[in-house]
Amino acid sequence: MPATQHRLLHEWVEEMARMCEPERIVWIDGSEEEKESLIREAVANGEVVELNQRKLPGCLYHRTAANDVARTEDLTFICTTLQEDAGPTNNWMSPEEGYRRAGEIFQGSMRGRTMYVIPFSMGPVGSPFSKVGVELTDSIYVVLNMRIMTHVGAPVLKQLGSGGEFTKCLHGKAERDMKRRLILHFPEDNTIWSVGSGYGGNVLLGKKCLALRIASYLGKREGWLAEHMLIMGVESPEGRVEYVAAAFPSACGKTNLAMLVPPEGLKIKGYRIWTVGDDISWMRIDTDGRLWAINPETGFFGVAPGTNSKTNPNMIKTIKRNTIYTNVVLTKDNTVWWEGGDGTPPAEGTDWLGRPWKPGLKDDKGQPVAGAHPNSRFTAPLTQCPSASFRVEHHHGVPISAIVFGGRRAHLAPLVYEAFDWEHGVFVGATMASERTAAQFGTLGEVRRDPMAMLPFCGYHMGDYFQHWLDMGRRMTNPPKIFHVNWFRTDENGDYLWPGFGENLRIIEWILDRCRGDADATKTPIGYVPAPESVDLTGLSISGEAMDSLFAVNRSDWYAETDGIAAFFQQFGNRLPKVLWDQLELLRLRLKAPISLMTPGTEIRPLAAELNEIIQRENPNVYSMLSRLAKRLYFPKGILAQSAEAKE
Ligand code: GTP
Ligand code: SPV
Ligand code: MN
Repeated sequence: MPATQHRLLHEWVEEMARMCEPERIVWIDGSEEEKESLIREAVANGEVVELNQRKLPGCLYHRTAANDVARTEDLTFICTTLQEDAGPTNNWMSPEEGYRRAGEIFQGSMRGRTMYVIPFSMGPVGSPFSKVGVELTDSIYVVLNMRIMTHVGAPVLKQLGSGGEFTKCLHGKAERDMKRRLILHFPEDNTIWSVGSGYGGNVLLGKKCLALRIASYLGKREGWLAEHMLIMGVESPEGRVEYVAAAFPSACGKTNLAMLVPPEGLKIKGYRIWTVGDDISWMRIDTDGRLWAINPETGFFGVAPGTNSKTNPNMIKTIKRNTIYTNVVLTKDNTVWWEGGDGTPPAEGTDWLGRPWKPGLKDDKGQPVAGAHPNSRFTAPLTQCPSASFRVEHHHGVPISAIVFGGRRAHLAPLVYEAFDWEHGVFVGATMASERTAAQFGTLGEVRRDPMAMLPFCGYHMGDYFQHWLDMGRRMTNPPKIFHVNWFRTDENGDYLWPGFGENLRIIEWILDRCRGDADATKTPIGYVPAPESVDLTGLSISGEAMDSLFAVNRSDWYAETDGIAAFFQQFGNRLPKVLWDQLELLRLRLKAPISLMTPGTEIRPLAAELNEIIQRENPNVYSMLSRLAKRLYFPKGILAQSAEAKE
């Protein structure tokens, strides 16, 4: 028995054990000896393979089932008493139905096996910002991953004391049948039940389930933010360190940006990058009126394909030891490989499905067969990262100067733009869109709206979530500035216009310069873009034409985008803050300013824009009259009517 007097914890563990019927219950203490014995057992039962210990000391290999390689958003539910509290973007089930349906699958599912009890802390143990959870699981793979991703064991139980609050997390592998898989969140009970999966985001319950879905709900109640964001520090040669938090959807470059290495041309400036986190950020307002952030995790669960010494040298160093590799190629000498990795592919190996594999292999249709799954991943301790920030263990976190939103857009969105103010920034985040990646089931490449990169992770009504963002802004005297980036804009051949990766520091530099008032910008209808020459391109060979395309704001494409935004907003009904409808109308007005009615020729448009600004400034009444007239002419009737309706 563990050293805890927590009566409710004991009662809950017993109750779950009565349902799952494990043969044994083992409490995880977090010690090294315990880790060794768990690895021995998992190797013996085939759950993991020990990799070549000379080349990859402390590293393990694991495969998940073929139908279990990414988060399954269709099988993920928010179980609140009222359906409307989950909102239109979440799947909903009543708590009764959730407990009943998952309970039937859990029933007796651990017979003959061990149930592990993992006390864990998201955030430094004992910090007022941290949250404690206890995960019950029948998977050693989960235990070994949780040991890397969170603080586990004895110190957490001690922190919990005899009556501390904790999130009740139950995971069971069951049959790993998609028809009998459910990822359920009960925010009102501070409970998570996940059954029928063995894949990371579905089963490492501290991560997306607790640190985003449950935490976002708690954050709304308690006045803070839980976000799908990396946190990076940028140290300038004078020793000043400024922090950026950035939200990109899954597999869109958070990990890469969080630990980037300055490009050759910028090296002379002497920047250093410090990694605080690569996936999740918890942010609070402090007495200085600024936003402060902690990373609640202690490890990385990163995408393998594409990771190499050029794209992400720091990660390559991080994953040389004590790392768990999932769904990559296993080579003959027990090392690992993946598409877009370092070195030449192995002559032969075993693929993510456990089949013999060699480079150049084709399927029946003549298509190349990838050896690693596109969403194959590695789990590695953050402390092993050469750029790990010493602030990671500070309970207080780091002050955020800039918030950056971004997505994968082949067209439309410029390389970077800055929001006019906090409210406009919330609009920019709320209207983000991105092409679908392999991190979730679904059609690759399809553009979907993913507000703040939180679409799959917001644990409550997204309209209320937007309101919470607006409220947070009002409470700060010194809020971060908000930006939007897009590393993925392509030319007419479909090639990326921007080299990306380390070169992204040039854009981060402009962003931080803007925060200090040290860089120039040009005003466009969607926000400020860098003025010519204000981004340092030293040492980078990129044509002026490419730079123009990267910063182009095409008014008619953006106008078409506003229709998509209106349709998206519509679903939130009267829970969409009126401020966001106003922002949409303002954007439309900026895109088709009233005076342009009288200016058919493109060559006089800039003049028209200037005239608009002058009229707005000198005679607001005339301006609003012109605007009303323009609205009637320009706004598709249906949408205007809808937007007016939603405001009532
Ligand atoms: P999750 O862990 O799923 O939340 O995602 P993440 O945002 O941390 O994803 P990650 O950084 O692992 O993104 C991986 C993908 O983004 C790979 O396909 C990379 O090649 C690609 N990528 C990252 N940065 C850049 C960039 O600057 N330019 C381009 N073109 N691709 C990039
Ligand atoms: C993501 O999909 O955003 C991830 C990986 O970070 S997972 O933890 O599996 O959700
Ligand atoms: Mn993520």
